[in-house]
Amino acid sequence: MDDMVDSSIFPPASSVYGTTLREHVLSGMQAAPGATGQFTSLLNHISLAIRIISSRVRSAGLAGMLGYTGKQNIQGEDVLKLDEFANDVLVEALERSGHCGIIGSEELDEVRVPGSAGKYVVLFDPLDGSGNIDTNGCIGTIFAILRRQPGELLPVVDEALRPGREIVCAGYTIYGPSTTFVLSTGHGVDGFTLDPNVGEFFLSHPNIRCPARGNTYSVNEGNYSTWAKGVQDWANAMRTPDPELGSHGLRYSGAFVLDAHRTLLKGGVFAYPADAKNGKGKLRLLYEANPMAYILEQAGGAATDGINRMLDVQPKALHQRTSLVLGSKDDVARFAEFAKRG
Ligand code: AMP
Ligand code: P6P
Repeated sequence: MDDMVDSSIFPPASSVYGTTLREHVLSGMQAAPGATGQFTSLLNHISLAIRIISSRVRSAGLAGMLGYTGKQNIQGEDVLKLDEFANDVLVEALERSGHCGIIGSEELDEVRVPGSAGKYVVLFDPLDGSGNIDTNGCIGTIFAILRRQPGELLPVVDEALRPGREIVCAGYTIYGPSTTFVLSTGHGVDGFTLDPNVGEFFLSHPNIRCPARGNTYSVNEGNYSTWAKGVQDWANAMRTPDPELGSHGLRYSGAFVLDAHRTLLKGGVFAYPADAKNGKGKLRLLYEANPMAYILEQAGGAATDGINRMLDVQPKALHQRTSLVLGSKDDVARFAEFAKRG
């Protein structure tokens, strides 16, 4: 692939500044046989939307953007002003790209069909972890891109109800001390950090790989009493020092996007199992679990519903929830050993 990539767009060894997201995406287009540029344009529109959201998140407290809208979404959750803003920005960016034919969002009851009839499906959670906003905690955006099915006209929503293995691109951002954008287009995983003074994302985490094992587990232990026995046994094992890695650390922020990001970089395991309140798990399959599962697999990690590969699950509804375990291959496999006990 190297000889197909125009090396002039990559910085020379003595470069004054690093590789931008725009350059990185352009090199991906040049390496994609027959690419027309539609995918690249779509990604550039998503990148702009993320920069707009990042800017507003950072000034939310000052811009009167904190607090509730007074509305509830289909999940029955209070919609925060920032949730609605992030959703509106992403929807507009996708419509203006002209290359998105189906939009699925946590904040939209049904799929939306832009007039442009573009060839891509984009599914997203515009602002994950928004419960952390009023305490200035980390939040983020999660998205997945699939190609629309050519040929017969399906009921529109069915074009979104495809297993995660059909994803062609997934990414997420974290609006934290810095705004980071983690992206995979099927050739590994790369992380970019926004320089807000320049308005550009720069490559900061090239070729992210998830360690085979880690000593951190991330789960809401408050749900312990309502878990299946096998999951309780797993949690007890996590509280027991590992002969090789020593004791485990429990890290849980309440924002999936941050807990998954830490697990991707440091290794270990994140789990949101089914519990008494969430009989089928809490996280949404199409726009939270699947995009993150795709990224973890692209980085050499794994993701399951506790036992089965997440990307093979056949969705049945747009806002379907799922149990989710993701992270280091060995640690995800260990969870499954316990979960299979029932
Ligand atoms: P396009 O003709 O631009 O819609 O691209 C066709 C396919 O080529 C996309 O669905 C991707 O799988 C791949 N592709 C195109 N551009 C890029 C890019 N910038 N980075 C990675 N893959 C790309
Ligand atoms: P709990 C945030 O609302 C969210 O959907 C995820 O980002 C997060 O992992 C989870 O819920 C936290 O849920 O039940 O542990 O508070």
